[in-house]
Amino acid sequence: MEIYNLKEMLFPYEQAVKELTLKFDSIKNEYRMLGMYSPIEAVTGRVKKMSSILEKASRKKISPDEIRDKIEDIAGIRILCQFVEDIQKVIDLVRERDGRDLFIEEERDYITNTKPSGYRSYHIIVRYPLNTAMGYIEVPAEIQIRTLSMNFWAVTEHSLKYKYSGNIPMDLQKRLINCAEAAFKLDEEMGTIREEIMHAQRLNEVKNNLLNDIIENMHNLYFNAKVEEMDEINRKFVDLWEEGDLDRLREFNQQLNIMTEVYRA
Ligand code: 0O2
Repeated sequence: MEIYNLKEMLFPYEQAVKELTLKFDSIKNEYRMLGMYSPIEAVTGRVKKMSSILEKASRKKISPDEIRDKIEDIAGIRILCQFVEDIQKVIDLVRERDGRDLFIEEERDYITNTKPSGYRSYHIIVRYPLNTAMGYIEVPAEIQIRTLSMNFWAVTEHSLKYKYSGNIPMDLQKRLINCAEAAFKLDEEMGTIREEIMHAQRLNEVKNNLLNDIIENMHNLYFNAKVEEMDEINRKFVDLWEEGDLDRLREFNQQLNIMTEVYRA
């Protein structure tokens, strides 16, 4: 492959990143819609920058022809979790797809085996099948799974590496290792109040979903119910919302459901 073809070569990688990002983001949204805690907090994706591909190829003595096969992280998605415990759940979600819409090649556990730099993250290298204009291909992609706190550290360290062209001064390296340990300590501490936080978040999600249902029901009734009836419903909703009792809001929504059905009939 010639270097001038590199841009063209990146097209399927862009497609793979888009599809993988969408798939894992949809899982997050599905959990939330069901009022459940999502082990996925956020999903981002990127195609490796051209300069970064060439730099990696030259560092690893990879010829332009071998770039496609030997650089596995040209397509990369990053799945962020709130808690270390969520990482295993996300790993399982990826493994469940193995042989279906992706093929796992390798797993690298940099959480158990922290890199000397202090880097922590779980990497899964996959082949992602794509039907392109040129036919069926399997694109290598790297899925990085890490907590928000691991990500904060990695992103910061990455920019320093860039600033110092990979040669971070020893003193700064030591301080970064200390920061990585502090970030991990934060993860451990947060883990101890995980249940409490998850419960609060679930409650929030349930309340939001209920509010959406109520608003939709009120919107439907607006076109059918009498003006005085709507005034009463509005007043009742404002009072109940201020009161914040979920059971009473649920009851109110059930009444709205019944009214909507009656008017529909
Ligand atoms: P970018 O900008 O994310 O594309 P390597 O030899 O480390 O270059 P290898 O052996 O192909 O890479 O695989 P590895 O280490 O499993 O995954 C490489 C990617 O993991 C890196 O991509 C980073 O995103 C991340 N990573 C690995 N080690 C570190 C680290 O010490 N610090 C930070 N911040 N990230 C790391 P690139 O190519 O570096 O960059």
